[in-house]
Amino acid sequence: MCVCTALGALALPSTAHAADTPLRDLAAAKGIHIGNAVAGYKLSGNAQYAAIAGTQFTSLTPENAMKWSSVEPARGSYNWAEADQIVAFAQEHDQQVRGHTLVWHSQNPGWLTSGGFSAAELRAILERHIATEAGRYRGKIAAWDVVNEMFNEDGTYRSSLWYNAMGPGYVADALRWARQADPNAKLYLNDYNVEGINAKSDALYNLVRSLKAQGAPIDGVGLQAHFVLGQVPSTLQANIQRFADLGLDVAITELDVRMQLPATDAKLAQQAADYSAVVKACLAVGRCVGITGWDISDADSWVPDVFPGYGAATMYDANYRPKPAYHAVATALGGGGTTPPPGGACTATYAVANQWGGGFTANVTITCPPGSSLTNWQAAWDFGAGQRLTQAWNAGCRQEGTRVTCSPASWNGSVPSGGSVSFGFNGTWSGSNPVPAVTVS
Ligand code: 9MR
Repeated sequence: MCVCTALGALALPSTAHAADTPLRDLAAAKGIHIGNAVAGYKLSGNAQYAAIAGTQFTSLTPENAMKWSSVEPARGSYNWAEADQIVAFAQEHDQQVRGHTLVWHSQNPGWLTSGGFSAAELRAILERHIATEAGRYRGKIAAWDVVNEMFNEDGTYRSSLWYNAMGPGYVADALRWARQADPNAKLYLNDYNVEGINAKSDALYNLVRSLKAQGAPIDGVGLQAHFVLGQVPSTLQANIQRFADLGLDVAITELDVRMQLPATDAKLAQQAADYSAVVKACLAVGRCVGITGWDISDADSWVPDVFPGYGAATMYDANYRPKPAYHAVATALGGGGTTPPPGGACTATYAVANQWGGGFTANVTITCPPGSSLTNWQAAWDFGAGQRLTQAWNAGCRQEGTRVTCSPASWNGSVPSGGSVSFGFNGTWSGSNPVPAVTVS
């Protein structure tokens, strides 16, 4: 019987997962960048967001700030404030910037989409736009998503302002204009649903191969990687490899893994496995240069707005706590950390169940919240008042001086997510029998 209220019980967080190495250090050690999409107003208005953005990543992508509708909302009237802010933040934090995006069918300003321009006018407007934007940030952008999302799912060209006016040659033109404007930026084509080998990625593959053959300035391919839980394509690595074999860099540019809400422990574990699979696929191919997530936390993600009922797609929960996916990425990048969140670390409670003159019985219960688990747990504490442990059950315990350390029995070494394990012991005491603080790892 627990007499916790009478004699007290202490719960201390496990120390095993403290002070994980930031992803940026782990990624740097592996020779790749790790990035995220960011919004300027959050960098300045949300301290938790800014701290994560500044300390965990080596690369930032403006989520919306460099899109045409953001930078030139009225013709000839530019607003660079947010894009400048993000570039400055990245420089202050020793980070690179992926420019996103110069040419897209979406998020174009109204003056452009409903301006009734001729094909020749559109071509001139596009050339000027690329020269202006890529020129403004010349030397400050590591890589530009020059053209974004140019294909339909069946591999045909998407109908867009640009394709309809200029035909498929708009892609090569855009690349050339971008090279002129910023000769040192790596120039990418970027798309979604091209992560595995399929009709759409075949089209991208054929396009970049022919661009290279023509001598068009193409340096890399961006695989956005907006995944659905459990659906990372099995051909991801092979697909990265075939682009690399063309002499191109490959980047994962917008990684997230959405799930039907509510998030459960099992779904978060699957998500962690999905994130890990992406990191491993990238690390397996030398020319996979980095991985960028799309939005810092679940509170920032675009997913719930676009896919009602879905969300929880990022590495941090809505309170900016790292999720199992974060730890899986860290582990895949060679970090030592595993487990915790979303509920936090596993804890232990110590309770004196029975006490008599000179002797007592106590129980220790190790509990893991959903999202955390322990394998081969170890519990330890110090007896502060001369107590001596005499006999334990459901664990192997030994005492050296004041220090008691306990290991599992053969059958209870795992504390599952959302579960608990208990063991007990007898001891001796005299004078007082205070409850010690138990650490568990
Ligand atoms: O995350 C972006 C969201 O805030 C914008 O409203 C949206 C507008 O289309 O674009 C989102 O980012 C997209 C990116 O620019 C291109 N690939 C798909 C991304 C998610 O929609």
